[in-house]
Amino acid sequence: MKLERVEVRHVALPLKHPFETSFGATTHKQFLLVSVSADGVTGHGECVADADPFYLPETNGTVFHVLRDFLVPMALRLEIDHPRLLLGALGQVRGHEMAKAVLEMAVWELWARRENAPLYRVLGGRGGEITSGVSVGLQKNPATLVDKVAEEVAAGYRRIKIKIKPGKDLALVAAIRERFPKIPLMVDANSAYSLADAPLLRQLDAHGLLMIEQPLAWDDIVDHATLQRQLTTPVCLDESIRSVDNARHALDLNACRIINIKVGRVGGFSGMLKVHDLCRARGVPVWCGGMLESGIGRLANVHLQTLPGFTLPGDTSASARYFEEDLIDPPVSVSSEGTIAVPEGPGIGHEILWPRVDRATTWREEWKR
Ligand code: OSB
Ligand code: MG
Repeated sequence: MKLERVEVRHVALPLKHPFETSFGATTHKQFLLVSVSADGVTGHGECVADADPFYLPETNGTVFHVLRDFLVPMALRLEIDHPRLLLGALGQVRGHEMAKAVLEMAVWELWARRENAPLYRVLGGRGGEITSGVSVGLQKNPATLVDKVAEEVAAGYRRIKIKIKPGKDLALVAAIRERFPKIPLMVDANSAYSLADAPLLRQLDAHGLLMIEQPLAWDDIVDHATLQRQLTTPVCLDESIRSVDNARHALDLNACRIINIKVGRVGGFSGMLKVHDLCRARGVPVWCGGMLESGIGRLANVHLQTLPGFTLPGDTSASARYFEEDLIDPPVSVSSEGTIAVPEGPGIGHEILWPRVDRATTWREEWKR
């Protein structure tokens, strides 16, 4: 297959509520949407980079630069025998996993549409449903957080994750545990702590958490291993895992017992498959993270979670938690049992609402072979 055209759009969608983490608050989801065309078929991918480099170093600006000046010219010259070979073919570019991933994901989606198959099938997954968890941002006080958690538990979500940061940690967990002693609960620090905080983090062990996600630096593995030795709560890595080699190093050093896979953070679906396969071979559970994706990226996450190693509920929740109007029809919805139906249509499997995408597009650029 030879790509004939690549289009990049910058899309801005207002969030219903600001989403606050230890690294800042987001009020608008701003992302790059990449479309690739070959033989009269077009596939789409949503980039997980943000406007700022506060989660990981890439931004919409760096992704656009690397796509325009390097990845798109390379991809337009390639003969693509299978999308799983694309990440390797772009290997001359070091790092920039989010930029590689969005291009690669669009090519897989195109591949699925060409075969008239749902994305999960070309990835090696299965149909049916997935189980869903939620990520609850930092709130103005513990009472508001507990109310928010109560709402999500009532909605049926199978696992609750809350964001923590220094000064907003133990008291929040204790408040939730007082009201809900037994719910599957976890915390995500987004790299807000250091090893000096180990005594404080050790106090979380008393609360029976499923895991603590990315307590230490975004590019660290060694300190996480030191911390994991001091905790009974499993450490889960998010930011630190940007390749299968990062995952192998983390597992070899016992830096974590669980891995959060975000397809956009590991160079795309082929990187996701490698991390998934490694963890499965080692008996390490994985789950699918989220980046407040619009329906396009959200559905990609639904499909990939049908792979057998995704044994824990992920952060893929209903479109309506984030957006007044999502870009897909139907939007992603979650049943009262906390499940999401896996689409059976070609590619991501729900229709993209192009008039809405057009209204949300702030600029676009395209390249042809
Ligand atoms: O660390 O998982 C994270 C959102 C933005 C950036 C990083 C993270 C998150 C979330 C939200 O936790 C997950 C979601 O609901 O999409
Ligand atoms: Mg995280």
